[in-house]
Amino acid sequence: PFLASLLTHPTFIDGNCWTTFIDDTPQLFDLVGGQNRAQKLLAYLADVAVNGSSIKGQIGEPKFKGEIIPPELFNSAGEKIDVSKPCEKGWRKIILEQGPKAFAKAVREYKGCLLMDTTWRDAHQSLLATRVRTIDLLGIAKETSHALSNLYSLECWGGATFDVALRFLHEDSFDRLRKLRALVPNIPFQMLLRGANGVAYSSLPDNAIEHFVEQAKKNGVDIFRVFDALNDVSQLEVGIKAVHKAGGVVEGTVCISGDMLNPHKKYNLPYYLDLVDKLVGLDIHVLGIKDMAGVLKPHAAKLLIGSIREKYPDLPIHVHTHDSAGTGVASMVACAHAGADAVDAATDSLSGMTSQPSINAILASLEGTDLDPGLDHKQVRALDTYWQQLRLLYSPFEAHLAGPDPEVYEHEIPGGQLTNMMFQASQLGLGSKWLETKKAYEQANDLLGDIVKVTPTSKVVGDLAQFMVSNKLSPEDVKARASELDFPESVLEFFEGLMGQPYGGFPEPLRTNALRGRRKLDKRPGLYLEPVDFVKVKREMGKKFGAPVTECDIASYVMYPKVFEDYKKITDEFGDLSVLPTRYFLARPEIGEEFNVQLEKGKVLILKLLAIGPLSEQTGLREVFFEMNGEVRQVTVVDKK
Ligand code: 3PY
Ligand code: ZN
Repeated sequence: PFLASLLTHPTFIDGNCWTTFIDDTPQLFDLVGGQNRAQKLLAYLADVAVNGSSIKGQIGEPKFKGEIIPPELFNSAGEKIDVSKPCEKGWRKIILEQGPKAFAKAVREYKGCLLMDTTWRDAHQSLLATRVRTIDLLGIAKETSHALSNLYSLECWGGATFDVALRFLHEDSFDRLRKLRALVPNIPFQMLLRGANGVAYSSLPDNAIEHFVEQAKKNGVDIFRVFDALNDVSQLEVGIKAVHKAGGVVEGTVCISGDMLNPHKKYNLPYYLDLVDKLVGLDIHVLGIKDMAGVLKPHAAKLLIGSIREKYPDLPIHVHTHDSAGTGVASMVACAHAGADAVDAATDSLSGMTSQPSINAILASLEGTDLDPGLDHKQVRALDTYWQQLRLLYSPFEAHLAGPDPEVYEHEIPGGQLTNMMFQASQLGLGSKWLETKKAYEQANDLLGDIVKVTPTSKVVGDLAQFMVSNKLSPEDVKARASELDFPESVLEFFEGLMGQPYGGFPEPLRTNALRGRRKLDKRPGLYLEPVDFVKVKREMGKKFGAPVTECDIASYVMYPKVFEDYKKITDEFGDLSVLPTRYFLARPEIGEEFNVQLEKGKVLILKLLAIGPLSEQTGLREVFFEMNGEVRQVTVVDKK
C-alpha cells in the first residue's frame, strides 16, 4: 500500500520529486487509511455544523456562496492559453541554471522595472489577517504561472504566514510551499525572513536559523528578503549568512522608519547610506528597501533610491511599501524612475490601504515608458477576477478599513499591524479609543527612543501604547513611575536587549528603571543561546508524535514548539484540513447542499449535510448525519454551546 500511495501521490505524478520528497511527505503513510481520513474530515464538518468554526478572528460567515470561477487567459493574438501545464518562461531559470549572482546581474541589466507580486503573502497578511489558505492559492497557481511569468518574484512565504498557517489554519507551511512550487516552477518564490528571529518573534540559536533556511530553500524558496526590526547589522548578518550557505538569493534589507525628509528624524539619508554600505559589505545579491508603514513619500523615495543608485551602479534595488497613506503608486513610480530594479504590488482586489499598491495602477503608470514591467495588462486583470471572489470568501476577516490614513506619517504603524489594531479595537467596541491608541503609539515610540517599528519591535510599541491607554498613563507618568509599573513582557524583553540594539541606544533612565535589575545584553541575543541539538530534538519528536519526523517538521517545531504540538493534535483528530474548501472550513453547509472534497488526485468525496439531530440533555451530545459518496454516515459531536 505504501508503494501505491507513493505512485499515486500528485507530487510524484507531476514529476516534482526532490531527494527529500519521502522524508518531507509523511502524508504518504496516511493515504493508506483513506476511509479513516474521510471519517476525520466528517468529524470536523460535524463539529463546525454544531459549534461553528473555531478559527480565531473570524466574525460571521463568508459573503461568497457558490463555485469560484477561475479566469480564462488569452494571449496577445486572442488565443486561449492552455493553463493545464505551468508556464516554462520566467526569471527562475536563471537562478536555477546560473545561480544568484547571475540572476542579480540580469535583473540589474533588464531595462524595465520588474514587479514582485505580494498577493500570496503580505497583501492578505495586511488586509485579511493572513488567513488565505493553501487551497485558494493553489486554485489560481497555474494561471498565475502564465499571467505573471515576467515577475521578479512572487512573495508567498514567511513573515506571519508561517505562524498563522500552522496556528489558526491548521496547515503545514512547508507543505504549502511544496504544493505551490509544483504548480509554479517558473517564477522565483520570495520569502520574508526576520533575520536572527527566523519567522518567530525573538532570536533563535544561529544553527536553528541555518537549518530553517536550508529547508526553505530545499522546498522551494529562491529569494530571501532578510531584515532586522532594529536594522541591527549583527542580527541581519545571521540571516544573510544562512541564506548564503543555503545557496539562496540574498536580498539584504534596510527598514525605513519615518519620513526621512523630516529634519527632526534620526533616520535620515546619511543613516540609510551607511547601512547600505554595511549590507554591501555582507555580499548581498540584491538590496531590499522595506517601507513597512508606507511613509516613504515620492520625493524622499527619489532622493533615497537616486543616492544609492549613484553610489552603487551595479547593485539591484528592490523596494517594498504599503499604501496606508495612499501614496504607494506615486512612490513606487518615483523609485522606478530613480533607478530601482523591482518594486512591490498586489492584485487589485487585495491592494491599497494597508496592503501594497495596485498592480494595475503601477502597470498603467509605467506603460509606454522604458520602465514597463513586461506583463500583459489583460491577463493581470483576468487574474484579479479570481481574487475579487476570494475577497468575499474571506469577508469574516475583513477589518473594514474605510480609506487611507494620512496620520501614518505621525504614528508610523506598519500596514499589517494597523489593520490588526483596528480590527481588535472594533471587536472590543473601542471605537473612540482607536484615535487615542494611535496617539499613544506615537508617544510610546518616542518613549522607547524612536525605534524602527516592524515585527517584533512594532509589537513592543503597540503593547506599550495599549498599556498606556488602558492604564490612562501619559508619557510623563510612564517616565516618572517606571520603577513601579508592570510593563508588558515584550517591553521588558526589548529593554533587556532580546531584540537587538536600537540605533542611538536605549532610552535612559527609563530602561534601567523598568528593568529593575533584569540583565542588560549589549551584544546580539543569539550569542547567549545554546545551539539546538537536532539529534535530540528528532528523538524527542519521534517519541511525542511518532515516525516519520521530517527535517521540515523539525524546523517548524524548533521555530514554534507549542504551536506545532497543537497542530499535531488537531491533525490527529481531524486529519489534513487543508483539502477542505474554505467555505466549509469556515461555516457549515446548508442542509442538503452537495459539495466535493478532493482528498488527493483521483480521490474525491461527494458530501451532503443531511441533518443535525436534537441535543441529548443527558449527554450533551448531538448526532450529525451526512451523505458521503451515496452512503449515510453519522457522527456524534459534543455540543459546546
Ligand atoms: C512580518 O515580519 O511579518 C512583516 O510583514 C514585516 O513587515
Ligand atoms: Zn510589508
